[in-house]
Amino acid sequence: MSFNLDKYFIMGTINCHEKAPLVILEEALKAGVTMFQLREKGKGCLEGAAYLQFAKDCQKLCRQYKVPFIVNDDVELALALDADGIHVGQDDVGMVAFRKKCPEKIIGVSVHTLTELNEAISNGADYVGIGPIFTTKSKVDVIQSSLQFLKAARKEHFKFPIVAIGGITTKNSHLVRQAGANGVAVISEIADSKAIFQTVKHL
Ligand code: 3NM
Repeated sequence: MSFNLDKYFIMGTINCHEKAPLVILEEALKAGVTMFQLREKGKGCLEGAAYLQFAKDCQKLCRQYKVPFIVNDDVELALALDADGIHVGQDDVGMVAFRKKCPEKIIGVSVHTLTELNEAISNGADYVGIGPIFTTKSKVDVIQSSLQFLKAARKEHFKFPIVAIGGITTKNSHLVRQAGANGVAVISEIADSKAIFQTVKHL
């Protein structure tokens, strides 16, 4: 499936404080986000039937706006819903098996070193996520990354799709694009925004 990393919105219910999660998602889709990743993780997140229903609701909205619906780190759910793809970290298992089972689906992988980057590509990743580039409040236990590493990754792979993540705002998004990212992956800048349309436009 084709995809565009330009403005990649990531969200779970615990990231939403200003408005209801589905309201935030629809505003972001209306504003022009090009990808969506459901990341239902952390203390107080939905589980079981409520998680499944929320995932279905998100997927329905994404389909309506013709935006790929990606599931974070939950191969089972991605397969059950026939999601457009998955995003996995280095600790998450299943990417090679998933690729075999679903040759046409989108697979994203978080990488922190050139070795991990090369491995992700040879294992069949469609894009990689590099971060956190800046300080993030949305994820704990991160291995800090940098604009320098982003530049090095772009130098190593002139064309491979790379999305930058972590602390990205309308004020610094140009820096990661200049460093070679195809796009920006964002949680709080959109989820916490009081003017989602404007925020998405300026990312
Ligand atoms: N992954 P915000 S940073 C989900 O570095 C996630 O791999 C990261 O949220 C990584 O836009 C991050 O609010 C959180 O900083 C991004």
